[in-house]
Amino acid sequence: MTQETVAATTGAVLDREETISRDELEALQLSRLQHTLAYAYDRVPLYKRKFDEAGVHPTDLRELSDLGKFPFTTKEDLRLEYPFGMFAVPQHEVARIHASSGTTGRATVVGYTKKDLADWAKLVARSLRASGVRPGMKVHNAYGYGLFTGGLGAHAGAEALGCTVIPISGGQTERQITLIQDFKPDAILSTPTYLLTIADAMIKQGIDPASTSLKYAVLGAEPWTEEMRHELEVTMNLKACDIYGLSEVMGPGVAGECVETQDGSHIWEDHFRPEIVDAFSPAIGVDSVLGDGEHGELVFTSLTKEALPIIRYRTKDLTRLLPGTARPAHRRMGRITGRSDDMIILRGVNLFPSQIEEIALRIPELSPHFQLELTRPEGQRMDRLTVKIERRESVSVEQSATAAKVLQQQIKIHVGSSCTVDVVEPGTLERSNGKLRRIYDMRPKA
Ligand code: DLL
Repeated sequence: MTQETVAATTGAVLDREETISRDELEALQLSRLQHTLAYAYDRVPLYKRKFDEAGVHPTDLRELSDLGKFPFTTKEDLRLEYPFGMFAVPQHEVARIHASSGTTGRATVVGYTKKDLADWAKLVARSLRASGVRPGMKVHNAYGYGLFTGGLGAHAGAEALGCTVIPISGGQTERQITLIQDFKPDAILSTPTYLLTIADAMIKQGIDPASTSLKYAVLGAEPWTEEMRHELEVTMNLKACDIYGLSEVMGPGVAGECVETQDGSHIWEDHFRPEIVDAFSPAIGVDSVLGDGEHGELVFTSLTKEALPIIRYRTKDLTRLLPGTARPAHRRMGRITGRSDDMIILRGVNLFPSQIEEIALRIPELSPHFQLELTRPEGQRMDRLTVKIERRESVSVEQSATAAKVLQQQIKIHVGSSCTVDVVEPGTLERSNGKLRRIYDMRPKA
């Protein structure tokens, strides 16, 4: 497909790299990968040590599949090198630092050179444009600003695209609604659950969420389902697309979804080489890499990053690679079913919150507001799952009790787990301010 034909279908002028052939893209990946491996080996002691221990050298990468011989990098590696041990450039060349919240240990720190920031902005701009946002549009950015990559990452991308950015950040929902009413933005950037919070709060104020100026939503930072897309698109009368990313690899904009197909995010493969590996195997070796279409854990190698080159980073995100569609050379990722560390194992059955979301949202009496509670009653060895879910405002308590039974049966049929469903009053469960916590693990700690 030429640049002109793609531009004709979407009315947008694309980056040259979005329209190149797969062969050209793979040639670019190979040369960038060879450079990145040598660069990381020479500049980051952790990579030199790991490569040496695994008996591999950057010159061993002659073709793309040779990447499978190189060792993985994990979040634990980044934690051990806290704060700046993974940086490949001297501190004065680092233009910005971001970090994860570090709720479960030390924060993970990432850095960017000026060029890294420019590349990041370009890729977020590319993702937003793919999702329908155009230069000149007003963009309401409700991703959190600060050490989290969402706010500033999305902000720079929207500016680079030529939009008017409204940097509201997350939270203060009443104020968000006032600004949406007054500034009349064309697009909103937020997590899917926070957009739900905004829509809900509008309804409470007597505002029809479908009546706002918003035409596009670019949503990410947490797993969400096709059912949630439908819910948000209908309630808010807009087109909702996915944006994916993670701080260790860059931030938002590693992959973005095209509005004309809405069939999963295209990974921007001119900057990142994805692989899928067995999520529960620590093995390295070309054999442990799974083929396109197979489900496993997503692994990324950066191809252009200067401050923090990342080699075979284990994201813990579970998905699969699919062929490119609207951007034929760039593979897509399937929806993320969950993170391997967010998987609930309930009496031998694996379960993810997104499976419950998918099932619950198909039951019209039930709302998308739910949480999962894991308990282990005194003296028992069996864990118990309780799905707490709000009924829809328009539905009676009796109707919702029937719906609860349906949900329980559907979970048993489709997931294989027995659970208790507890339908609660509308507005009683905690609302999202950004990334929503779905799982409440109340089991006694071992
Ligand atoms: O959440 C970056 C981001 C910000 C992406 C804004 C999109 C929009 P982290 O805080 O490092 O970075 O969290 C990364 O969030 O490994 C996934 O588990 C999850 N995640 C991010 N985007 C998606 C998505 C940002 N579109 C972690 N679908 C990742 C599902 C997502 N999960």
